[in-house]
Amino acid sequence: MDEMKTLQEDLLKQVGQASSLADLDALRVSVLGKKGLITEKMKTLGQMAPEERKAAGQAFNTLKDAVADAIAAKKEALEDAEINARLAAEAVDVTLPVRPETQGRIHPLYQTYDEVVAVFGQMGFAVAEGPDIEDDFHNFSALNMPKNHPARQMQDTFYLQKGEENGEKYVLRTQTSAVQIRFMENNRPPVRIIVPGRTYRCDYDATHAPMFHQIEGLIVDTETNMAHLKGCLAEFVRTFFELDDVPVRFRPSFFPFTEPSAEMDIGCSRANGELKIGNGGDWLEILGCGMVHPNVLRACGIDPDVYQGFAFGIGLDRLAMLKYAIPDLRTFFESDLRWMKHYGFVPLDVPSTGSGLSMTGGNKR
Ligand code: 2NM
Repeated sequence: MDEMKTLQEDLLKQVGQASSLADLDALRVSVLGKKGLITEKMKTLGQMAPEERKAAGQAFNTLKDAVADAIAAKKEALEDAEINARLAAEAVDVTLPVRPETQGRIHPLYQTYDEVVAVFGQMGFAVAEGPDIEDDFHNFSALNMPKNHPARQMQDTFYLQKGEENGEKYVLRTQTSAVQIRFMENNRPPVRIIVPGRTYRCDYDATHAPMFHQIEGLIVDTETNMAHLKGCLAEFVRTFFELDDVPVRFRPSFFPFTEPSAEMDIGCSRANGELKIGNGGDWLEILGCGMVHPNVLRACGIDPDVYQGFAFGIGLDRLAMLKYAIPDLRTFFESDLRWMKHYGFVPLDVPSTGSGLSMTGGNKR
């Protein structure tokens, strides 16, 4: 019977060493299965003498039960270990913060600013900037508005009380053209710039704010002509409004700093009181433009007999109101978070002519 004891010890040891449910099951089959070790031993009982058979039968049964119990216990332990390992591997820390969502929004005005810069940037214009507080020369005289010129009164200028340059009061710039004067003073042609920025006039209603935004463009070169101006601005409105067909027309106008001067209209429709940009039989004024006046080039030290240029000015606020259907300009500056949530843009949707300007497209909101 010592043989039985050693066998039992050996089998229980094997059960203890099984490291997976598959190993354990293989062991079970090899010991207790139809052709298993113990099953085969049971089969030898038939050839034994009756007294011997009784004792051996008991011993085999004890061995069989012991091994079967050990296997069952080991199976339970292995299953527990397996589920604990899975629980540990798939654990979720519910105290971690949720994935951060962008909270801030880009103001529709600055969305428009970025879009206009993207369109002209793609055409090869560089961005130039300058001061909001200007002297009389850059804001008026250099732009062909000498003292007592009637155009100075057209502008509703804010004058600063303190500080004077050559006996002239400083002003809050009435247009960004002052920056173009500064650029031409400091850079030789060819010039190809756009100047986005804040401008100021003493005016306030649903379509005018005392501080508003402009983008002005300027090209100066030896061959620059009115056809370049028309092609450039027609291309701009098509790209900006994200529409294939935007008719344009030019009407004669007057600005002191350009000659000839024009206003550009774009096609639209006003069916059922709803304004829609595109080919619709009606017209909407969108910007002012013209060939730079020889006096302006001269004031910047550029010879108008060698160089000529075109310039244009666009109201950014109005452009934003048009593209994004915002009815009242004053709401732009109220800092109402509900308004920002409605009209604002997701910060990471950066406008580009390649991947799309606004994601929403013109007039699709
Ligand atoms: C406009 C319309 C027409 C303009 C002119 C110049 C400069 F500095 F080159 F003379 N800059 N911008 C211009 C011309 C602006 O705004 C409606």
